[in-house]
Amino acid sequence: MGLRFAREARREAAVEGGDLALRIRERARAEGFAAAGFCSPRAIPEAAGRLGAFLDAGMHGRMGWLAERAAWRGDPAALWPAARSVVMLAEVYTPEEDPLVALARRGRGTISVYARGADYHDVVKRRLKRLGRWLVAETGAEIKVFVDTAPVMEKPLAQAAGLGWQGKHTNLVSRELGSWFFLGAIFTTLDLPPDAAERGHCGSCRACLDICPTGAFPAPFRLDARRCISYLTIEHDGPVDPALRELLGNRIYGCDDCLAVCPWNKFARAASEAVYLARAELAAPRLADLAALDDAGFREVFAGSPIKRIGRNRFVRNVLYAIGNSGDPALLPAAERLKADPDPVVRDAAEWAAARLSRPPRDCDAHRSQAGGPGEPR
Ligand code: B12
Ligand code: SF4
Ligand code: SF4
Repeated sequence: MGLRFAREARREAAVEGGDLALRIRERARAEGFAAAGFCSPRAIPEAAGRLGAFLDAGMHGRMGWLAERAAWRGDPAALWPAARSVVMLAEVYTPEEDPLVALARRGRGTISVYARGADYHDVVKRRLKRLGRWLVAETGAEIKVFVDTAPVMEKPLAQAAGLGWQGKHTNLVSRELGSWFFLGAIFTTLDLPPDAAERGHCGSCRACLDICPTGAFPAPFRLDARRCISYLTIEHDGPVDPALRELLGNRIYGCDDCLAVCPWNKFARAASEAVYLARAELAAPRLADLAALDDAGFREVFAGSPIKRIGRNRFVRNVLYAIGNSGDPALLPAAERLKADPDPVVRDAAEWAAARLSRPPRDCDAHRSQAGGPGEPR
């Protein structure tokens, strides 16, 4: 092929690629994704070293699965060598009201926004698969879809694909969407024109670092998961370090504080799916009701919710820590009853909660004025 034809073929391929890119974005929007961007599987060369530093420092705690397939996480090109491009997608789940308000209701549990409705793993995966099937039918390319659980570092890939930047709290933030969105990925054998990576727009802000109740950020952009309430209430089995229990407040599943304070949320859009909105019974559940759940009751309440994954015992453990932090003597019988639970971790949490609630009132008052105030609604 002569030089001119080679150049034209390249230009044509670029135009075709550009057209396909446009159609993928349109199709992704029609599916309900808020944004789509493209990058090469080789676009995050710094990720492996940063993941290595995080793991070497032990900051992943007991999430051994993060270390197990670290080589794939750090190098998306090694995960599937035939992949030529990655399509990163954002799925919005913005809450209807500020989640920080619920933290003051000490007789109720606070469940993090992402877990108050349907399980996003199922919803996003279904959407990714539909988009992927369309892509295969249109182009004959091969694809693989991922959301959350695969050894893929979704945040740096999403930044490389221009969807936003990793804020100082380490999650992706976007100038168009704020911080309330999930990520999903489609790896493909197609050559797609990469988008420009987004750069950081945190500036001198440090609101997310300062609000963290457990001081989980040793430095901006670095999270010590061992101190993060999301890790402690969802991923960590066994008893939580007593020094951290008080800091959990009434957070019984995950934590949203660092996301909720981000000023970029003034650009947040409404959730793409009504299924993400809080189920009435999970918006502000009463701790007394949750403490009464047995295995069958737990499975019934949390069917279709991501919370079902942690099982009744870990959940009730969290509820007991919140009861211990409530300062509400009316919750003492619930704690006392669970001192005889068959699960040793639940028993330990019940002992702790009962002991805290039985302390002289001055102690409890001091705690409550720090973390909500005695006059707060129950
Ligand atoms: C493990 C994990 C957790 C762990 C650890 C979190 C963490 N920050 O690592 C725990 C259980 C604590 C957790 C909590 C939450 N998670 Co999570 N989690 C993951 C998971 C499975 C892997 C993340 C990972 O690879 N961590 C390892 C570390 C090393 O990677 P990293 O966070 O990207 O670290 C980067 C920084 O340290 C940075 N860095 C280091 N030094 C420097 C220096 C500079 C200058 C810069 C710029 C960067 C930088 O480089 C590293 C590599 O990019 C992803 C899904 C996935 N497969 O990617 C979801 C994911 C990150 N989680 C998500 C969510 C929603 C949450 C929670 C909000 C849930 C909740 N409400 O409780 C919290 C948020 C807590 C927080 N502030 O991060 C979403 C985030 C969506 C988004 N918009 O970014 C994801 C992407 C799931 C999804 N598919 O939507 N999570
Ligand atoms: S999720 Fe909560 S505990 Fe974890 S880093 Fe953010 S503010 Fe801190
Ligand atoms: S709260 Fe401030 S520092 Fe944290 S991610 Fe948002 S803009 Fe960045």
